[in-house]
Amino acid sequence: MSQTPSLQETHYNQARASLQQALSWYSSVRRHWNYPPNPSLQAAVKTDLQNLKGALDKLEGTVIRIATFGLVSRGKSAVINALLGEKLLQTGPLNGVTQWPRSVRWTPPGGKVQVELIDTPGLDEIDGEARANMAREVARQVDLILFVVAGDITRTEYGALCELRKTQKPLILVFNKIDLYPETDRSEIFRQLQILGTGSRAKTLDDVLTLDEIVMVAAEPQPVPVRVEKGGVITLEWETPPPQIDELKDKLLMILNREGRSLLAINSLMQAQSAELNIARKTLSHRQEEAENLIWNYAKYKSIAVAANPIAILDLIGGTVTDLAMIRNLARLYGLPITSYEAGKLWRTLLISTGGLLAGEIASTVIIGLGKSALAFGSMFESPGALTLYGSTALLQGSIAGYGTYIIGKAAQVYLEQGCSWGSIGPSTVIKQILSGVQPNTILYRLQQQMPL
Ligand SMILES: Nc1nc2c(ncn2[C@@H]2O[C@H](COP(=O)(O)OP(=O)(O)O)[C@@H](O)[C@H]2O)c(=O)[nH]1
Ligand SMILES: [Mg+2]
Repeated sequence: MSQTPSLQETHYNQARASLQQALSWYSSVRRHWNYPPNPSLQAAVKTDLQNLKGALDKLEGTVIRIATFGLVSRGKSAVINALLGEKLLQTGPLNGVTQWPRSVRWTPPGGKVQVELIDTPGLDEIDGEARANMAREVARQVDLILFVVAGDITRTEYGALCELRKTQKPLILVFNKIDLYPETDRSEIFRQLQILGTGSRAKTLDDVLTLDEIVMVAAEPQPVPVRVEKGGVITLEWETPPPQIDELKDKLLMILNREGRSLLAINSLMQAQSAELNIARKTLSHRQEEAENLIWNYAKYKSIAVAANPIAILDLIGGTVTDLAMIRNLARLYGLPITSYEAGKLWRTLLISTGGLLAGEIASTVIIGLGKSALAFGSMFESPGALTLYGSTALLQGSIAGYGTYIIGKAAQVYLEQGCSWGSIGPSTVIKQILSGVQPNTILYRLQQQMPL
């Protein structure tokens, strides 16, 4: 289906706006996001931040990247030379002529975009993991893939083709060296692929390739003997025919003009998305221990404050303030800008969802707290026994309050880690899961041990 230029522009502008927003967000939260400074996290996300910036640069540079893939000696380098119209890249019958991905600039005739043609080593030229990484990395960065084959298609090639298809990038199967296989046509190649695909997990061949995506070329045809007649004498001379590349060139130009800018938009957004995902993932794992400590410290602080505070009503106000401060600091730790309004909303949600548990916490704060005020007053005149009683009640009340804060902290942590959403499960399920994983006795005991009373 053809796209109008204005739709391309819309895609392009949307992508640009979204990338600019992401970048300014990251630079503005950098201060919070690095609070407290965590050098190993900073180092870990450095390349992701660069990739994010790179995504915008890529979009604004309007350079489309096209890479060749294929087994050794199928003519990957030759195809690029033929598109360029000059032999910039070395080609040859031996393995390993192209050692590393190399790129050359190409300005397609009449095209509005610049193209970077990327040549890669044969998929069978470098070994195992390095190959997989190279292929994945190059495929991730490019906007369009040229998969070069020549002659019979092997099982390895079929596998690589399916693998590359998973990148969701547009792909053209370039059947090279048609000068050597003049009888091969597109439907013959299609049939070969169908046979290779039999029993494979791909549902139909259509999922892998359509007839439309196969192009026949002869990038660097071999010299052929030509009969030359000179003055009645017939001699054989070797002549190198010109490359047959127009079909591929036309197809590329059509794609570039029709959807070049949309391709750029989609791919830079994909690059940005994966960078942002990495940043979030790394931030969370680096901050996990710090988050746990932060929650624990607030729980401890609250138990001590509640236990030591002789006026009941301050327990309640003080408790809320502690929880809110904890939520805001957790958010800050994760680099998520959260306003006090949002923190309050989250705290209320948690309060409602923890239902019985926190209602119990508050009830105990009020009831035991009232008792505590009376005891504190009474203890000025009464026996030392009352002081002991006061001490143990306060300890219990304090640790219950701390326990509530701990649960709220854990739930807030889940909420923040999921990017400020509960996902599909909702706050009460999260809290139930946390409660089933946390032993109240242990926490209460631990909190009581921390109290200097
Ligand atoms: N007959 C014929 N040979 C070709 C063609 N294209 C490339 N070759 C030859 O195939 C060999 C491998 O080419 P090269 O581009 O180095 O392959 P690469 O390893 O895939 O980059 C070279 O000797 C080329 O001359 C073609 O269209 N026809
Ligand atoms: Mg090569």
